[in-house]
Amino acid sequence: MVVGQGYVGLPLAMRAIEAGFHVVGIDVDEWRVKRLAAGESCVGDVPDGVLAAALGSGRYRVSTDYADAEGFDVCVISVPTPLRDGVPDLRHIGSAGQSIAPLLRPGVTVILESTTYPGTSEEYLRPLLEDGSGLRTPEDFHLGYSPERIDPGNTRWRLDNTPKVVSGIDAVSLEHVKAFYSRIVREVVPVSSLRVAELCKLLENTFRHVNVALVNELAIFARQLGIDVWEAVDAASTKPFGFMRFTPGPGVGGHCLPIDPSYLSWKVKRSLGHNFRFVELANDINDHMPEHVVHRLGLALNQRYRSIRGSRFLLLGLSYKKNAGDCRESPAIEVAKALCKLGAEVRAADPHVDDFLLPVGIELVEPTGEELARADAVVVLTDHDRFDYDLVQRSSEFVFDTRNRCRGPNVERL
Ligand code: SAJ
Repeated sequence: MVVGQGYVGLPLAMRAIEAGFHVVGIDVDEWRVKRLAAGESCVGDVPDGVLAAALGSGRYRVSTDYADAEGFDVCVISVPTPLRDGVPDLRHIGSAGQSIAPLLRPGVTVILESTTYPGTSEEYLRPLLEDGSGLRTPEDFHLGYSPERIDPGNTRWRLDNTPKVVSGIDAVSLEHVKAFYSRIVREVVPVSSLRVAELCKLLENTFRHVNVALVNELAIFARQLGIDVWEAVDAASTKPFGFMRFTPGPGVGGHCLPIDPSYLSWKVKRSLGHNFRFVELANDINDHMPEHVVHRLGLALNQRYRSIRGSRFLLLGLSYKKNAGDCRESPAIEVAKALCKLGAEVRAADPHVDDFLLPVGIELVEPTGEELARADAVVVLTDHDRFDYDLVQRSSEFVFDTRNRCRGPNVERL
């Protein structure tokens, strides 16, 4: 059983079927279940053909009813773990745990994959499973944690070839978790406890978030010093050891980086009473980048005897990262909203985003030469490879580029 058939659970279900397992995919979203049962994938990394093959094999079912998974041997929970008012929201894990508990049998294995703070598996999920079943772990059933490392759209690093960190509440549970994933991925990385595995995931993404904040703040200061930060990043990236390339941008979006570090800082605050200063500083810097972009646009337009109010903007890219259509927590959307609020006319082009996602007041257009020439300012926010950056530079009166894709006398960069 795989609980949650989203960008993590569906690829996992498909890999498990390829490995010979029978899988019941459980999801609370009836619309998603209907589409999946009809062979329509709702995850970019899972083509309809793979889903059709899974359905055709007779070894994949998708349902909203946990009872359809009765008799499972292994259950993986891959449900969202958002923040609610800055605080971890474990309700989806809680709901899954309460629904799974009555189906537990001696000898089964339950594995949590959702990103969460250290201690969740033992202190939150374990009691739910035990109280709802009358069974105990590790005595009766096995409990594990294995962080997901799915990077949507990444064709180089997929589920099957990305090393998988695995853990168990005890050595026997660990062996069962290892045995399961060893049939699904090329390399499993056992660690000594559930908490180490939970912390490992938060470290991966907090590291990334903090370093993005570093280059974002560096970009602000380098410009004031008259130094090209992009060239400095490129030069530093030639160091073959001890340096990892990060680039400035309009902020940090997605369902990982803006969220995961706050799970860590919340745990440190709640358990130790300390502020996790790196996380709080990184959040502050990255959260302010959209505002900084709008500030720079105001200055640039003032130099052209214009103001934001009444000016026509064409934003290139609305999703949170290039070549992806996901707009969750997208800084580009924050920039668009701020410009609308200041009285600008905002149009946007994004080949990966459908217009139903857009906030009110933003018109989705094609980035034609005419649209580019019409704008008082063209703003590169998400640098999809499908944009024609030469056309952008040639056709636009003024380009503000937050992703270092354009060159020319009419181009200003972050
Ligand atoms: N960003 C920058 N500069 C950078 C890197 C990222 O501004 O140098 C921004 C992006 O534009 C985006 C946000 O940060 O708005 C997040 O970008 P991301 O590349 O980290 O993309 P995510 O959120 O999809 O991160 C995922 C994570 N994968 C998982 O959690 C399983 C992360 O651990 C991966 O490192 C990352 O993909 C990846 O490597 O692509």
